[in-house]
Amino acid sequence: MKTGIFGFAGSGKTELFVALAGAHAANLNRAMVKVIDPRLQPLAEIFKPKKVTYSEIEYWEITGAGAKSLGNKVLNDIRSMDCLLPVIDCFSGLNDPKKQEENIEGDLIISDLAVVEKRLDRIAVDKRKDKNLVNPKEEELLVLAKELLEKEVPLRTNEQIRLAPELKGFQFLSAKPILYVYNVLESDMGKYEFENNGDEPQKKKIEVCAKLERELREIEDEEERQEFLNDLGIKESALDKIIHATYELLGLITFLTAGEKEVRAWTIKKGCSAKQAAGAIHSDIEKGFIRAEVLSWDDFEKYRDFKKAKEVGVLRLEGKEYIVKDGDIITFRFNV
Ligand SMILES: Nc1nc2c(ncn2[C@@H]2O[C@H](COP(=O)(O)OP(=O)(O)OP(=O)(O)O)[C@@H](O)[C@H]2O)c(=O)[nH]1
Ligand SMILES: [Mg+2]
Repeated sequence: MKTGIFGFAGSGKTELFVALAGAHAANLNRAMVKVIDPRLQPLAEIFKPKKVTYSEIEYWEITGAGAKSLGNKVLNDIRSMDCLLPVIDCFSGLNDPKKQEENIEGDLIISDLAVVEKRLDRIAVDKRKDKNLVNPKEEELLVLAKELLEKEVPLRTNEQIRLAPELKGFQFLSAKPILYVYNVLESDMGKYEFENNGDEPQKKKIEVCAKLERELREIEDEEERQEFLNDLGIKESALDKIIHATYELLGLITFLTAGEKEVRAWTIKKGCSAKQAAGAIHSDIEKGFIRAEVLSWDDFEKYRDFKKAKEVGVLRLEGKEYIVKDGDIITFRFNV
């Protein structure tokens, strides 16, 4: 699951990437970033494990855009990403933020339209040769995609197109989930308040001061960090929000495993079965799956005691078809 940070020249991509990944990443273009999960700590207090392991998301910094256009290199590079994270310069005053967002949407749409038209031309040629060369479903979907793109509607807004297996291979840019990061001056923090429950569930916006987040990230001492935040009159870092929004856009959830060796968060796609979730840990556990012992996070919070949870019957046995929920604490029983 890859997330690509991009945006016009000087918009703050590097600042944001380093804020997310840490100073060591300054000269890298790819980094794994921990997903902070407050559910691990209470489990660790009970099990006192040797280690606590967080989930991670892969972030890429994609460079090479111009001042007003992304250009082919960037458009190519973001094609293999699962989630897009454009950074919008709201601090320099050089470039209207709304305009930047429109330009990015426009670049994604034009790029997709070129792909659609090229493919439709190819299909037309094939059809003249032999009707059987053409998948009518693919053609129908491409015609619909073309109509939308010509009206400047991004493909992510259309479920049928977004989820069509026939179109997966095209990796349409405007069909990818997208998180706009409005990068503001320290003194402008709070200027943008975005409602993220709007009509486009695949698109979110978030305000951040990348420069400040980077400085904040470099303060290791917890007390000092808090003081820095207090001085600025801010409650919390925005990085968690970015990471969680990315997670949500990617359609991911977390399940947990807990024992004396390790307490750990595991990332799976929403809708995974217990058997598939077992496969996230090890293919042998998936193959030899017998059952899953599941305690939901809410029930854990209620009892904070696995024995007690078992007695009252909330520690459940589930079969391989069970759909795993976010926060489930699972022990897998399996044959090897
Ligand atoms: N005041 C302020 N300056 C910022 C902020 N974010 C970035 N800058 C400054 O803007 C400049 C560009 O930031 P970068 O992170 O290097 O931007 P970039 O998108 O990586 O730039 P290129 O790689 O050159 O395209 C740097 O001098 C930053 O210090 C911010 O939130 N506030
Ligand atoms: Mg840079």
